[in-house]
Amino acid sequence: MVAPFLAAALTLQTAAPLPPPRFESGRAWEHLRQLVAIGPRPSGSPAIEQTRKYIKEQLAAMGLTALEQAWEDETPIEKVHMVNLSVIIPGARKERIVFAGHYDTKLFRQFRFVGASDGASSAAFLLELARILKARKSPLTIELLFLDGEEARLPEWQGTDNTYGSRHYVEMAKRDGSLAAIKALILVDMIGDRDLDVRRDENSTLWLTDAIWAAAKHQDLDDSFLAESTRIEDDHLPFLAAGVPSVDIIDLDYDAWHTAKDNLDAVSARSLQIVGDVIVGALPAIEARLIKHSQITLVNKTTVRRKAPRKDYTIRLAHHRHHRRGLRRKADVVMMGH
Ligand code: 1BN
Ligand code: ZN
Repeated sequence: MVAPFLAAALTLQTAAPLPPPRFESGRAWEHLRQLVAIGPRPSGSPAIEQTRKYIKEQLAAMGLTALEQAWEDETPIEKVHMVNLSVIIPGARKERIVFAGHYDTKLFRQFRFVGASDGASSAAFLLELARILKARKSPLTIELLFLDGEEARLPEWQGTDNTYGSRHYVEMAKRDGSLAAIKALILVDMIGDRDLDVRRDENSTLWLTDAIWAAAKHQDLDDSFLAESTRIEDDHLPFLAAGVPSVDIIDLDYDAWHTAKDNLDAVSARSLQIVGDVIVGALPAIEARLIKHSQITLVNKTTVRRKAPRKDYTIRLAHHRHHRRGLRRKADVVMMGH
């Protein structure tokens, strides 16, 4: 017979929430390998259709369903069939954090471009992130967004001949009213470089960049997440233009960029692990900041009674009301001073 205290201990143990599993770069690496094995994967090609099949099957095996957002886009050369893939992992609140990356590869006719870092690393990373975030109880909903059409169709990155997927996604989200629930975008791109050097992007939102770089420093990974800054145009720009706090984690210091050398020899599982550890490490601080700010918004509007307002805001509101009515009292001023 099991002693009563032991039975109680066993019950307690089984009732405790499981910690989320660790980001396993071995799994991300296997996804990257499979994607590279498909070959060049430009938008509109049979190979990118095969890539979608792989992504959807891998998600389905985790118990996740990918929704397809399909459209035909006009490029300077031709009309191209494009598809974004989106996965929702519900959290305690409907407001969401979007993790995004592109899965298309740039079209090159002169050589075989398989985009091990530029195209495969981001998609592989999101697949492994999906696995661990599904096993986590998150305060906010998580969306994983696999973007099509990041790459320019013409050789040069110019005008609107790029970021087709992110522009389309933001346009549709504005139209259907779902954009307002997106509280942050974390974009990954070209994170496979075996000599990982991620620089701060000056286009990205400062507090999000700071949260991620703080997590890197905390884990002694600041030799990969450098203090230097650069300015990047990428899939985060349409989100930023729509008012969504956004950050791009990208290593453009990559000799193999847009060459036939962007293959398995140029990338490493270690780099995927670094980015995984940094992002997963930064997530609680990002969530805490978003939750704090969403409460402030709700209380200031004074329309929502579901949540107890934070004490200092109750005081501020009380003060505000008195002030408006010309009833400002000394006690209010004292309470305001913290
Ligand atoms: C990233 C990967 N990008 C294209 N492939 C975007 C980019 C284009 C970044 C030009 C810098 C310069
Ligand atoms: Zn590229």
